[in-house]
Amino acid sequence: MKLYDYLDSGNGYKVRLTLAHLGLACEWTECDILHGATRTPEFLARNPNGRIPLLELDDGTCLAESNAIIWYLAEGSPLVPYERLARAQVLQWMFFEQYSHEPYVATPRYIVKHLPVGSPRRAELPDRLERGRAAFTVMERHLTTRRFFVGERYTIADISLYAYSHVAHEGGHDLAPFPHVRAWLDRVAGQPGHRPLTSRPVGKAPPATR
Ligand SMILES: N[C@@H](CCC(=O)N[C@@H](CS)C(=O)NCC(=O)O)C(=O)O
Repeated sequence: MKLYDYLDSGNGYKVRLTLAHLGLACEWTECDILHGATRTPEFLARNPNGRIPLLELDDGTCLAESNAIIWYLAEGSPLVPYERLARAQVLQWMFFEQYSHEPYVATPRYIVKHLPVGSPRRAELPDRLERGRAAFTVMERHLTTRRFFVGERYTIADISLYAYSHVAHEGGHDLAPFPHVRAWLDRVAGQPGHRPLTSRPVGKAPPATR
C-alpha cells in the first residue's frame, strides 16, 4: 500500500491521521504539487483528476478522494459506525466537508500560504472567508449539544472536518466566535494515537485487502 501525498495537505493529513489511529503503515511518496507533480502523465494514469491524496494498493489499484480513502481504510473499525443511519450521518458530514467547508477553509489557507502576496487569487479571500464562517456556524450549532459529529463518538467524520479546521487560522479564519468548535478541536487532538499534520506514516505496510 502506497500513499501519494503532500505533507502540508489537510486532505493528505486525513489519511495519515486515519492510518495512525488504525496502527497501519504504508509507503509514502511526497509529490511536489506546487510544481505540477500530480499533472504528469504517470500520475494522471493513477488519478485522472491529478490530485493527492492517492492510495495505491499492492495490486496497483488506485483510490482517490481523501474521504473515500479514509472510509476504505477505516471500514470495520470503530472509526466507522456499524448502524445504518449513523453511517449515513458520517457521509452527511463528509459531503458537507467537501462542499461547504473545504473550499472556504482549505482554499484560503492555500492562497495565503502558497501563492505569492501579489496573486490575483487574493481577491477571492473575502468571499471564501465569509462562506467559511457560515460552515463554522453550522458546525458550532451542531456541536453545542454534542461532543463529536456522529453518535457521540470519534469517527472519520471528525477526522475529515478536523483536518482543515484546526489550521483554519493559517488562511485568515478566526475561531474565537466558535467556542464549541474550539472545544471539539481540543477533544479530537486529545484522542489516543493523535498525530500532528506534518507527521509521516512509518513502517512496513500490512498485506492489502480489497
Ligand atoms: N476532493 C479532493 C481534493 C484533493 C486536492 O485538492 N488535492 C490538492 C492538495 S490538498 C492537490 O493535489 N492539488 C494539486 C493540483 O491540483 O495539481 C480530496 O478530498 O482528496
